[in-house]
Amino acid sequence: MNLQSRDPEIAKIIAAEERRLREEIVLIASENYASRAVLEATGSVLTNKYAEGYPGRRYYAGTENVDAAESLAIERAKQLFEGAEHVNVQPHSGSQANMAAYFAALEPGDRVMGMSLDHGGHLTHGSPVNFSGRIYDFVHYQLDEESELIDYDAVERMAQELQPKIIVSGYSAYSRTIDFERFGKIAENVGAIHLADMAHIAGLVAGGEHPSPVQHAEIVTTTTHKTLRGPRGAMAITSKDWARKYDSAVFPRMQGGPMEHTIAAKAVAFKEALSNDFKQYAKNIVDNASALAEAMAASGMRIVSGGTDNHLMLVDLRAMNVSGAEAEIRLRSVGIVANKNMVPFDPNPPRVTSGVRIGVPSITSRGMGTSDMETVAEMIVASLRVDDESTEQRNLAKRVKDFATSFPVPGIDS
Ligand code: DSN
Repeated sequence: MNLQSRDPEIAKIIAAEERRLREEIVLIASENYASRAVLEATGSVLTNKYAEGYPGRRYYAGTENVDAAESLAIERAKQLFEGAEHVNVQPHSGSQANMAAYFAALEPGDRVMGMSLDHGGHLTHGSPVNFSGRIYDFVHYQLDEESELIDYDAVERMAQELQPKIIVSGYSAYSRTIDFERFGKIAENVGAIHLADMAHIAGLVAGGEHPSPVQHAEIVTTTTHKTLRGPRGAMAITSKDWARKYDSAVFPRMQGGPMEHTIAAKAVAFKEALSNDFKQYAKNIVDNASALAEAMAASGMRIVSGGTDNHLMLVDLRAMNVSGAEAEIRLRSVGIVANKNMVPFDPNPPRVTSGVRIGVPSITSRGMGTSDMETVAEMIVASLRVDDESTEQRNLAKRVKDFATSFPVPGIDS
């Protein structure tokens, strides 16, 4: 029995979500559209199988098919990220991929250094409300106040002074190229492990648009659903020396049965990411982000650090006297989806914020190009300026919907 007949309520919700995805402009930097092939693998019978352990070393019988899928995912990930010595495709999420890295390398109370959340780090980089900040002794580096860039010399001084066991690089809201090589050297000089969390930029790394951390970090973690455009999930790449410790931190220490349907979908996404089309996609992301940032700046918006080298930008709204929370509402009311975000040294609390984070992976997947970015910027800026239900707002909403629906949504329309 298909979903529509078995459960019309859920079928209706899914149809509504498809409509939303078609009609809205999604600018959430961490979202994307998985292809139909990825969705098909995710929704396959592989969801039925228990397979605790790793290919060839399982605690269940009947695993030959999921062994084949998981081995393929590992092989393809190694091809995709040059120099990868060991790959684990089992972490269910980016948070769990990071948790396993800490479990592999640390004891409770050990010191770790990461970027603070309000400067672009992730919850799992030591936020006090997250397991990482509760279990480990996190110390945080910040961006340089003037340039709003990472000050690598300051990071090095801090590492020398505080002697962390792990230094975390990789961020959720940093729009500039990360010097992973420098992070690797800083970590090496203080005897720390370098953990590179490349979740946001993995697709750019795979497509050759951002330097790879793989040769410069003992452990690299990433989600698979952001710029990499796969299913919701994660993976880790480790050096040979960390392979066993990382694997046993994932299973049996942290997780039980791996989600083999998602792992098969990761394999499909890696195959897609190995194509020339994906390389072009990664380049288009960077070109679009840069064109959008320029168009926004030309309309008087302040872009944190003055621009972007990757897939996202942070817009500082303080001069407009609009909070990030209010901006999120104004954008959404015309069908533009973006999220409020702290800007460096933000005077506002996290639920309010002074900025909005804008990313282009989704609109680039829909086929929008640099020539469309002026239109997108115009719609963003106009909607940020409309603060009430008005004819202007209704006209803008219609414009957004007409524009959005003229581009197909991968996984639904193509
Ligand atoms: N929550 C994700 C983001 O939106 O950046 C990171 O995991």
